[in-house]
Amino acid sequence: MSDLKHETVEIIIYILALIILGIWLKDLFAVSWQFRLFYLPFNVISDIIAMGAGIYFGILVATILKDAFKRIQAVLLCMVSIYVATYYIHHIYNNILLFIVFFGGALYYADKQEVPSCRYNIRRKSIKDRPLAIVTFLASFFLLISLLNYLIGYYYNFHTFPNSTMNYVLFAGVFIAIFLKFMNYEFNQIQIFIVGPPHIGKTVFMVALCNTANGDPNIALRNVRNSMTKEWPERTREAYDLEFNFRRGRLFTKCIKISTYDYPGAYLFEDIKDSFKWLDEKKKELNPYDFHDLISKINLSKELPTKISRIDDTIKIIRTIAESKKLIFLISATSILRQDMQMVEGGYPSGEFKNYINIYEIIASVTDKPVMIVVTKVDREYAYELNSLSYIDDVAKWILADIKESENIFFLKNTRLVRRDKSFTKDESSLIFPCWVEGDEIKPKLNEKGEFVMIGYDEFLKRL
Ligand SMILES: Nc1nc2c(ncn2[C@@H]2O[C@H](COP(=O)(O)OP(=O)(O)OP(=O)(O)O)[C@@H](O)[C@H]2O)c(=O)[nH]1
Ligand SMILES: [Mg+2]
Repeated sequence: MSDLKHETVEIIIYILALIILGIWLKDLFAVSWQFRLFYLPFNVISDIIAMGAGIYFGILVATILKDAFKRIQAVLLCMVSIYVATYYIHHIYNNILLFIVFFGGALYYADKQEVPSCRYNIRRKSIKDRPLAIVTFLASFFLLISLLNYLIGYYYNFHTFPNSTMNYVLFAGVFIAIFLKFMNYEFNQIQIFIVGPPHIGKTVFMVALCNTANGDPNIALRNVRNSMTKEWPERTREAYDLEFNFRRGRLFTKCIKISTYDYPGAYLFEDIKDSFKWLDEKKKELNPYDFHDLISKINLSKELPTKISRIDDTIKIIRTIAESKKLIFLISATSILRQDMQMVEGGYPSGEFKNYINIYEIIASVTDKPVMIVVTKVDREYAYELNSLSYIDDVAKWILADIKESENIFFLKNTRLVRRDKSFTKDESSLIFPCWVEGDEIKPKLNEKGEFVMIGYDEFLKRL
């Protein structure tokens, strides 16, 4: 299940739970306060309830107004809470001034707090410092007091506990758990690793992804991106982290960080190849459960063979691959379509392409990670078609079909390891083909921010 589907299921469960709890809570409150165990005067109880309700709804309303990440959740909770609060409406009504003052105060307080954001490098406040923590505390406290009042009052009057005690305790637990979940600001990190030889478009790929997602990049990525308004990036000279944060989902928004460790493509044919050949041997020797298990059994900084020159980078690359959700295998449209350049008799690829496939096979077999194939530089092969940019979607479909019929892709599909990526064998959208429409070579199409238009990246982000 993709992350997005997973989130949808989670949200549906969440909504159902809130509805059931709302109904049940109203029942509990109805029976609970038949017992006046705490012997508080009626008007004091009214005061406390009006104040609590004021603070509670004030913060919820501020959340709805300000917090894009929790807006829909707050609306739902507000609806359930209003339903439950109708049971207490007379307390609020009798103390409407008190309610208004506390509502206004809480709204003002919560409005002054920093807006949660998806910006890169923002110091995140701990969850318990957020106004929503007060909502959670109030609701949980009120629930526990009501439950306690009911159980003790019942016992006091009938010298036994009610039959439904266990259910009530269980439900209270579930309720508090849901509230904690509600409060939690989710922030996911998706690590990817881009496998690609020099000049294939690894760095361009990350920039384009960031632009498409409207992401907030780290400094390294920002620098490359800024340089790209005029020209292509320089070749990558040393390895560094490229990361960006972006918001995913319109209703139930989440903040996601995409990160990769970008390296000069030459590493692929040197250190990465050597270290994975070595890891392959280790795998046979140590029989690990998975890749994480394998690298935890090895002291990389001591044991990596000495012929690997950039030990620190290599270790970081191995770790990045271990943490990655997917390996992104870049391949250029040219090497797919110009079969005469790449294939020898018998339909087996030759030269650089063959070399690349070999390395890719080693990495994929040692790590057992899902693989996504991305075809780059599509515009070079399809400059003419892409010139009719008004029909970009049609052109995209057409190119996709063309690429999928090519012999090299046929070869790739039948490669033992690529077949493992199920999405690849499913048709239609299984190939992603980012494309960069360059300067005057073909008509550049700019988006509203003045960035070049690229195709395929939206689809890629959805499937990540
Ligand atoms: N026409 C076209 N050219 C592209 C595209 N992507 C990359 N290029 C070209 O390929 C060159 C290399 O792209 P990079 O992203 O720097 O490649 P890389 O894989 O990071 O290369 P190294 O850092 O040297 O390993 C760019 O300078 C562009 O000239 C594309 O989608 N279309
Ligand atoms: Mg690069």
